[in-house]
Amino acid sequence: MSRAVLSLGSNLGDRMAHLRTAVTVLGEHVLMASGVYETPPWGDTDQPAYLNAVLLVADPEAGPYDWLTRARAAEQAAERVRDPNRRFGPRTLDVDVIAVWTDDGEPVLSADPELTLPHPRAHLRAFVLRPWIDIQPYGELPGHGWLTDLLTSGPAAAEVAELRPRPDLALESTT
Ligand code: PH2
Ligand code: MG
Ligand code: MG
Repeated sequence: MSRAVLSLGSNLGDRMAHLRTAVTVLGEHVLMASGVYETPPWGDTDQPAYLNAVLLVADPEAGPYDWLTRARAAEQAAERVRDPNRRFGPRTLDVDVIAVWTDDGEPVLSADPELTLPHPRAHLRAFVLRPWIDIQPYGELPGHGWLTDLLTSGPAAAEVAELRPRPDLALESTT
């Protein structure tokens, strides 16, 4: 059994449709979907605004790499094209594995460059932490502490005010 937090982002084409594609591909494994946020581009700022959201997923059979495989399948379903020269550039759909827990609640740690766990930049990104706390108010980012603390005094705290909640847009989980 594993549980995971996945972050979704889109800034090309029909952004909301791409986020919904991720929920459809992940199907019955989606336990909770956060609110949807309009967010200024982070890292590579010369690109359109993103829609971001976070999913809590679980599967009795899945290991950490299964979440990576499913994340990539969702990106493929949204016809993502990767630009090798622009790592943080625009995309139809980005699905990142932020953190994974075993059945007994232990965080999975990994230094594999293919799947680093927890995600090495999650603590810097308000567009990950803010949607996440919607669905896990007592959530913790392994190695970095409570979401509440990260959002009020961590390196991402100053950016939280730049995110715009989009209550007019909602992702339905399938359960
Ligand atoms: N993803 C990136 C780069 N920058 N900015 C925002 N606001 N949201 C994202 O999902 C995002 C980004 C690369 O993964
Ligand atoms: Mg990403
Ligand atoms: Mg990614």
